[in-house]
Amino acid sequence: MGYLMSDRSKETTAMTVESFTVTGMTCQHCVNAVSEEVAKVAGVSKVDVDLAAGTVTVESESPVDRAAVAAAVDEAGYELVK
Ligand SMILES: [Cu+2]
Repeated sequence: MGYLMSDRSKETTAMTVESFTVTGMTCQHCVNAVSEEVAKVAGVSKVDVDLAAGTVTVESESPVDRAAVAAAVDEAGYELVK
């Protein structure tokens, strides 16, 4: 033991934040469905859906694969706008 854990707050991990526009979301159920599917995309650490704006903001450890996000949104039943 006696092993000092690294302080995460001091790590310089660059996070990538990207916003996508999604059509078809009309209520909190839609928001939850999209959030759940997009959260499963590899590397995604946080998903934020803005229902009023129709945007999905994805935070990831490395640039996220747009095609994977599009597939996840499609899986949820909505469409990622180009
Ligand atoms: Cu809905």
